[in-house]
Amino acid sequence: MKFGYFDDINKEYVITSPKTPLPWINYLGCESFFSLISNTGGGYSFYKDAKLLRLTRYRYNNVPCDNNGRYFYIKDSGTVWNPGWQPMQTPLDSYACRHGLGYTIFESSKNDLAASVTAFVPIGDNCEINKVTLKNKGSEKKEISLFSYIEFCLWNAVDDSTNFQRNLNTGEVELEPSVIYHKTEYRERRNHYAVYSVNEPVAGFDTDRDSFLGAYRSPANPEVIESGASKNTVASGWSPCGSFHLKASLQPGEEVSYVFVLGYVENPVEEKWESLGVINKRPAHAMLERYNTVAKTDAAFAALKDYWNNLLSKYTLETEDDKLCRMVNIWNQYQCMVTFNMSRSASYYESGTGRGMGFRDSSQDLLGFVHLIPELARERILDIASTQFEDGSAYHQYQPLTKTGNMDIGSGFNDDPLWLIAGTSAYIRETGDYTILDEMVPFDNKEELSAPLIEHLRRSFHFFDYNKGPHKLPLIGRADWNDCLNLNCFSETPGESFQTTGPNEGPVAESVFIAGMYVKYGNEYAVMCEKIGLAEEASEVRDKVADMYQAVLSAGWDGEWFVRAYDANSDIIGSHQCKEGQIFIEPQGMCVMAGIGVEEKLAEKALDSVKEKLDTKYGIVLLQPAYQEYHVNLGEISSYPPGYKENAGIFCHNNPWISIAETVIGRGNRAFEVYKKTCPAYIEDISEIHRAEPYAYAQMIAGKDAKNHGEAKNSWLTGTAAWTFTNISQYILGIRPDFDGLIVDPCLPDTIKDMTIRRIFRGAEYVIKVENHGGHQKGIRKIVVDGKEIEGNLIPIEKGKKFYNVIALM
Ligand code: BGC
Ligand code: IFM
Repeated sequence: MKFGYFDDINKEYVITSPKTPLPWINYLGCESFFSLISNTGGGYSFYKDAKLLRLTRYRYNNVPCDNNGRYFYIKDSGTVWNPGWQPMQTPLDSYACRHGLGYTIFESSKNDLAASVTAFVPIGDNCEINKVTLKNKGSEKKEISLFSYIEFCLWNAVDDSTNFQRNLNTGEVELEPSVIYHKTEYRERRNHYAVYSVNEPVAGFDTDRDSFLGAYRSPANPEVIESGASKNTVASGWSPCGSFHLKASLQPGEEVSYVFVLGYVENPVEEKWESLGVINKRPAHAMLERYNTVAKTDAAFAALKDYWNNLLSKYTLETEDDKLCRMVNIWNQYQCMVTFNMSRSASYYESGTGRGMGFRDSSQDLLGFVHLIPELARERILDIASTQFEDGSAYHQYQPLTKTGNMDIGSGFNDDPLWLIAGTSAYIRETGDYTILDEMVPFDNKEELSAPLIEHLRRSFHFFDYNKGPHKLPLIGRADWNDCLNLNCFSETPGESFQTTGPNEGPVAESVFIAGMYVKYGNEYAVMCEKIGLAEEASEVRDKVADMYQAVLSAGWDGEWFVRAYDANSDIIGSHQCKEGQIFIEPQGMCVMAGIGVEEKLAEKALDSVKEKLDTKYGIVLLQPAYQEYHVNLGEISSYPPGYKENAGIFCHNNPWISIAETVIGRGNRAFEVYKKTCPAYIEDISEIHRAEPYAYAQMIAGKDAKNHGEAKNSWLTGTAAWTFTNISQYILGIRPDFDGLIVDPCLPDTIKDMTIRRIFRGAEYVIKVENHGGHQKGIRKIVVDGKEIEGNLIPIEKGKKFYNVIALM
């Protein structure tokens, strides 16, 4: 069953029923100001950091779900309704929610009145704009009241939801005609405030939530809406809100538009008028003036569309399969931008108050983002590297606002160092910019400990000189990619096993997965060394990589597949010798991607085992058999019931590893089959089973051991976005940036007979036409560049050349 459809021309998903199985959301903003917006207008806004600078309040764990947002109430001769259906849930005559790239449009109607709300964050400003248009479609004159409503958050979202004894006293607002300033905290030496305005004179306003709603009421039935008149309240403590009342008389066929703006304003420090507690409104006025007419607002909206069209022109695919095209050309790249901006912080599954940026997560996000805006990827790499410690290990997370490492979580996830190499390598392969390796970057955010980035990569690699275990495999530390496989956490007391730091931590658990990473990214590091003239170091690195390769073959191979790990007692994990958890997905994907076992013909066996033991119709599960009981010595993994999350859920993030691995051994049909199973556009028709958005990847789909097999959770913020885009764009379609240029190396299903890819790469445009009329799966037999046949499949870069016309025959 579907709840909408893809509109590929407009690059939108159009939701046609507000009662989606779960809130289906979108993200507004791609620079510093962000909003989450659901298909009923729910969600919240923040500036840079969802925890520390949150503008509006959201209610988690609430019923009905998705509670609080930017709401508009339309009162038309006694009937009150919302264009997004929530919060009043008045049945609508028509409803559509168009989630587009950085914007969402609601188009609804009731009793011959049509309403549209266009919500977006303009490029270059820190605000969310809501343009509301009302049109009388009937034959009688209409007298309409429009009320808006938002509820302010008192900035720090954690404090806001816990420290009521204080916070119920601090709320302050200031007013001007049609403008509300929310200035809580300004008094205490902060220099930011929020502004909420509408571009027309108002009939009334409210800034005190409880007066607006009335006692024991909710946004579903506010007193002000019922009575039809604002109370003109000025909040003093309690919960400040923003509401405007506008009145319109509409003749048949007549329409009216209003522009509402919710903005974040930061005064230059020297300009803050702190002692008076008075805000400097100049920057707010300047911003509001930029959107005080419909024409200016429409121009800003058009500029946003241009911005996205330009970004998405960096990689476009033309081929017969619509679903594939819409994922490659629109939605997968869009999600890569969202994960780049949010890391794992703010979604409908991440509260925005917990995690900030992840060292591992943000490094991987770069893989799918770097082609879009390489300059931002460069900055991000340097930010990430500055949270690395001198020994090569790293803070696992950092706060986006301060960019300093999160001490509560600390370090000890031993895969982290190698992801820095992965991200940097992706950046250099995209741009050819080796100067990044000379950038001075602090260790541990301490300027005095600065060293060139190449030194950071060196420490990442050499971290494992001192952190190998009895099988010569990398120590796992607190966990590797799999956060929940905590093999050093053994504690006699059940329940304490979650304390993965401190005295419980043992030194001996080892990870075959990290060994695979070491081989893959060690090889990439060696190339980087070579390219900047460190040939000797490159060969030393390759020797170490070769040793690790051997260690995997001797201690990491189980006969039919790669072993997962050794625990703190050196007992094997992920082997046929185990009762449960005999085979894990991660090492199969990572080791084959690293090329381990390809020559030895083990890779094929490992991937066949994946197919035989881990595959389901909805994707590949993480392990089998699922852990039925809780095993204290394995950590968090078996705290999940069978089939969920890391305990045999379909972890979408590592499905593309298997698909890429299949391309390594040339099995295009299987690679594409794996790709399609978790790909949102291909499972749109089973939205009632999948339940999450059909235009974004979710982190997890319940595995075959779970009751609701096929049901997704944790949509949007997942490394799946970057890895699936890497998989489809670079391995299946096979247009892969390499150190010396673009490689053309498709590994296709035999059903794709023709495709054209346009790629902007290092300042030039490549139009690459691939012909596969023989229905092959891998292997380029001939490449012609601008009429000349070339040797091999790397398109040589010619300086100054702006356009390459490439024909490749499989
Ligand atoms: C959670 C895991 C999750 C991981 C993400 C852990 O604390 O319990 O389920 O996948 O964090 O980093
Ligand atoms: O690898 C992690 C990631 O860092 C956060 N989400 C879950 C993954 C697997 O545990």
